[in-house]
Amino acid sequence: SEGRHVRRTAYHFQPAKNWQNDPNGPMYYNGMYHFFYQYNPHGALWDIGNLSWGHSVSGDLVNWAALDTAIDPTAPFDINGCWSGSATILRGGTPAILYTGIDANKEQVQNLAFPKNPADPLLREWHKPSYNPVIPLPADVPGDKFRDPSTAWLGRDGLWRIAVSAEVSGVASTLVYRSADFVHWERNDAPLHSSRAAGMVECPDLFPVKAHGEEGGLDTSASGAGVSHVLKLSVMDTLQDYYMVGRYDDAADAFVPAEPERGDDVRNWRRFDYGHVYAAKSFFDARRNRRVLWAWANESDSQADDVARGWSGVQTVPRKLWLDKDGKQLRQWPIEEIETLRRKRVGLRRNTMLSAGAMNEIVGIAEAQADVEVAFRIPSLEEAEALDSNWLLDPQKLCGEKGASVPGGVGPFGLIVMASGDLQEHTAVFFRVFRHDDKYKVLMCTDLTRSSARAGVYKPPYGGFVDIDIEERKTIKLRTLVDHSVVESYGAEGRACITARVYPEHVETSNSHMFVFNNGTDKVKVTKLEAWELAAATVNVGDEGLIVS
Ligand code: DQQ
Repeated sequence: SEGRHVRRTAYHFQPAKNWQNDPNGPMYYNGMYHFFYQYNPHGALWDIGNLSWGHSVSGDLVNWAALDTAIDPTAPFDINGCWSGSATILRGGTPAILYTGIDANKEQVQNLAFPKNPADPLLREWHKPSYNPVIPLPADVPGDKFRDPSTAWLGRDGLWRIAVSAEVSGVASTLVYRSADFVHWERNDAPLHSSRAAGMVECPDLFPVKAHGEEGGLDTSASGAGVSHVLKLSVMDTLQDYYMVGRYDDAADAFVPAEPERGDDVRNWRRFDYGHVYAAKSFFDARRNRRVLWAWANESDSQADDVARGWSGVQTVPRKLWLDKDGKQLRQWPIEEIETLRRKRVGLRRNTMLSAGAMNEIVGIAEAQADVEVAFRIPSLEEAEALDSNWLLDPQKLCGEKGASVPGGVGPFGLIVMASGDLQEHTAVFFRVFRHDDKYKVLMCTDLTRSSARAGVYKPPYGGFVDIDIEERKTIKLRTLVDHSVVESYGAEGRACITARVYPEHVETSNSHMFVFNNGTDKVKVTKLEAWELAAATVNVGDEGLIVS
């Protein structure tokens, strides 16, 4: 039949078909949101030489119209692939794109592209000047390790800066280049960051955030009092994104970390998402005065499945991003426009007490496209399990050892989603509170063990510690977005996120069920629960997605 594929998402960004990976060059320009992405126009798999920049536009970051590819491998400086990069709004107000080209020698170089017609509201066509590359491969960098220019920011000296990933003499480095005219670039002697330990890093992003826990965003060039910076890097070795908050000094082009005890090895920095996302990129949304983050969530089934479906890869929902009052951790929340998709709403009786073994079904909405917000109150921490210090370093493994079906003291409690009628298939998102040295540690996990009955699906444990004082708060919230093959969760008001891909089999023939549950001996109270069925957004299916407002 012509129906939609059961794995296809209804409101996460996907091209109509084929492969997508990294978010590229997101920007707000002239009343319109633009989103570009790594795209293989010829098939459902990543193909080293065949990457183009897919391009979609939106009035609301929810509904998208697909345009033709913006940048394709056609010139000597990118003939073997147009890889990741970023957009910058220049001083005159027009945008520019910097991206990595794989040139005729199969070497990575940095190229510039401009809109052919800046007055075209859709910026359909992009021009690649023949003077490219603007940054050739440096002599001390291998040809396959020089890529992913960031959005540029202006220093107080009036010069533009960008960050570019490179391996320099075997050391993973985030290089800074400076330019007066955006065309001629000069490399700083000192990198912004380097690490011998982490292997190649990719997709650097350096951006300012308000220092005092305010949610409003800042233009990428903002600096001065009340401004902190975030350095985000993607580590090839673990295929994870990490970040560090710090102070960026534009005179020295240096980044001073707020948590130096985490060291240079990026793998010990904080994470945006403990699940299956990579290559995140943020932009400043001048329309709504916020910083918005995008990230790629790859498939977790087989390449044969991708080919059979004809597509692979989704983006997380765009997330508003800001710095917590603690000055160290970022908070993330789905952009509020997602709520325009909320339709039928159901709840649970206020103050429902969940005793050990409780499973209360949330009935009345079609569960495959849902948005659930739940608040749990923990009346007593008495029974919290003791936590050995060794576990502090490996929360993911701890989630694996103590999954949702392993009874505990305080928790596991949380949500069960995408469950078959017989519960043989289900995905659990939960919290578990431990006692450690007279303090309490909250673990958040997504347990995929039973998410699909199928063989050959990648189902690792996902999780991290939630950086809150549960003894003082006594309440912890969870919001989970379910979208067919995506379970995207936000714990403790955006302090910990876990995005997972799921492939339940039962959806081929029956509906899914959703529950709140408690599998700990201590009671947990649901003080609030609201669940909405979400309408499908118009994503890349034609021009109807275009809402210009
Ligand atoms: N993906 C791009 C590269 C980048 C990597 C190629 C990260 O530019 O380093 O598709 O996923």
